[in-house]
Amino acid sequence: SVHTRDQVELPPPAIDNRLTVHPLWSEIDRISTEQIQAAFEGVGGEIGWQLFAEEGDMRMYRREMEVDGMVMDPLKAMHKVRGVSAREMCHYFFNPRYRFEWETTLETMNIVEEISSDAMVFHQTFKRIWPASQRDALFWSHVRASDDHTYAVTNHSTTNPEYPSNTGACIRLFVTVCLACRSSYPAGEQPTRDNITTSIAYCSTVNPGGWAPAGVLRAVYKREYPKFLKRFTSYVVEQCRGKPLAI
Ligand code: 16C
Repeated sequence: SVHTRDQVELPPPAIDNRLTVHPLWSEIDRISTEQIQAAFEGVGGEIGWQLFAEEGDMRMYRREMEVDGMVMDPLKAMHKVRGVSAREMCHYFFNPRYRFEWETTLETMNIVEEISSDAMVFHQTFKRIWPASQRDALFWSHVRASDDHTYAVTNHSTTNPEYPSNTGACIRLFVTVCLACRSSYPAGEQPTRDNITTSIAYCSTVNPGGWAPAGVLRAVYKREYPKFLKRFTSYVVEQCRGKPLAI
């Protein structure tokens, strides 16, 4: 088949060999597996998850959690998007080329290491939330196919002596994020833009890494997470319009 530039860069259907020989591989594999499994576990009936945002097919839940007075509320969001595939969703989330087009909390983004076609290390600085200090993060990002028509991106904090924490103006935060997507279409039909639906589970836990006022922080994420998920999903729908479905 003819590969356009864009198709070649889509998340690969199997793990890239270059990743499996990298020193981070065992950690990346273990955490991704755990995160993907947890992402697809429902919130229904489980104690502690409280719904805090709902719009159309999107639902967002959180669990209030504080460690040493720092807010670390785990977040779990579900959404359904028509007309795009799980693979396309993950392509736009993983590939740094598109990041500034949908991510509104960023000040800077640097690629620290390109491990393979399906794994990278990023350093990002975020917009400052008054009155807290500015934050930065250093994390690996890995995209993989997990099941039939299922793709996921996992981001998790890491360290690198060339990017020491808490040396400049920024406080290092710690993040674990998983965007897990599963596509479905009517049995017996071929998948098309008109019949495909992708279910999304987005999980995030952010440890602010140092003091930040709890009230301000909770107000920020109540506003920013729904904004992110709506903006990101409509961005992907927009980007895919008129392009052949990549499944
Ligand atoms: O998953 C998302 N983005 C990925 C690609 O960038 C990646 C990023 C993860 C970092 C998430 C931490 C964001 C902290 C932002 C702090 C500054 C926000 C300023 C906004 C005000 C204009 O996985 C999408 C991430 C969507 C983030 C929503 C915001 C979450 C706020 C949580 C509070 C963090 C504590 C900050 C301490 C001051």
